[in-house]
Amino acid sequence: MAASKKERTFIMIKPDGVQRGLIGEIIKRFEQKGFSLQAMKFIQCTEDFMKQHYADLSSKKFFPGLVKYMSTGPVVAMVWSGLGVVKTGRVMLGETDPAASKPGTIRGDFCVEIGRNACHGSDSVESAEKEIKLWFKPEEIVEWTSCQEKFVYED
Ligand code: IDP
Ligand code: MG
Repeated sequence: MAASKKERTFIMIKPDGVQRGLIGEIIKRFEQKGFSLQAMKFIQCTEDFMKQHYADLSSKKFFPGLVKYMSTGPVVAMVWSGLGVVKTGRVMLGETDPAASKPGTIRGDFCVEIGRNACHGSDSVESAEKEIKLWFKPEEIVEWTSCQEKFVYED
């Protein structure tokens, strides 16, 4: 795939997704779609770290509960790459509120409440790059070419 077409996004399986045994299912969907995993870590973060991750939402009423909840258990943090992966990744996740998410999406298939929506995905290329920098050191990111690439992409 041409380097100019490549895009990266930050996807995280939240504590409820981990506890509910959805790690494999969520990874499977990105893998089977044809996107490539570039980095992954299983980690429990502090509330302060989650405050940085969700800094843009600091004025929201739900912010204190959100960052507290996100630090109550382990999460799976990942970098996925591919053509249009930021936007398509969001489509695969579904709407923020699971009740508004279509069947076939992760939140639509597995979640009920907004504060337990199983997964996070960057909402723009800019925020993806910011989140990847926050969560991963450059040496933790693996740039590799999947042997599937020539069958997933036209050229
Ligand atoms: P997103 O995860 O779909 O990008 P954001 O608006 O960035 O949604 O909000 C971040 C997270 O905060 C959501 O995934 C959800 O878990 C939580 N959240 C958003 N809005 C509400 C709310 O109104 N009440 C409780 N939690 C919320
Ligand atoms: Mg968001």
